[in-house]
Amino acid sequence: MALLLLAGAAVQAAGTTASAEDAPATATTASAAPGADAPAAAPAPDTPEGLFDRLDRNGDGAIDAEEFRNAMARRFGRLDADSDGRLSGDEIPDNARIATFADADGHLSHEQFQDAVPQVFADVDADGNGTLSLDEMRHARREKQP
Ligand SMILES: [Ca+2]
Ligand SMILES: [Ca+2]
Repeated sequence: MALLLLAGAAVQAAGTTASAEDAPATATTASAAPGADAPAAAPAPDTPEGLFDRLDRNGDGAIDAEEFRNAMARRFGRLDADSDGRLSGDEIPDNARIATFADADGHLSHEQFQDAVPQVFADVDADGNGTLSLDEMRHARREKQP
């Protein structure tokens, strides 16, 4: 009986050891994560189709004003590399529609950005039906080509 208890204790000890070994393994997995946020490695294709899929959150085949606004808000956060609440010239992609809303210094404040979003939306919404279709996104992208 004493042997059985000892065996049980040994199993418990082994179990404890095993779970202690799990911790470093978890930490290793977590430490691998930073590599995933490398911008160059982002799989999202910079195409009208890829952009459309990302923006159409509810998958109804159209981008409504709210989906657009939310996407642009996320975009502002991504573009604002130094997080000073405004986009400087080198943070605004040359081909971005919002670039035309930057002030003379090439800066775009968060307020200017928010003001620009509905105008960009209306600009892309060629048929004025209040949502953006894939065709409208494609057309908007073509217009920006030199
Ligand atoms: Ca949608
Ligand atoms: Ca439309």
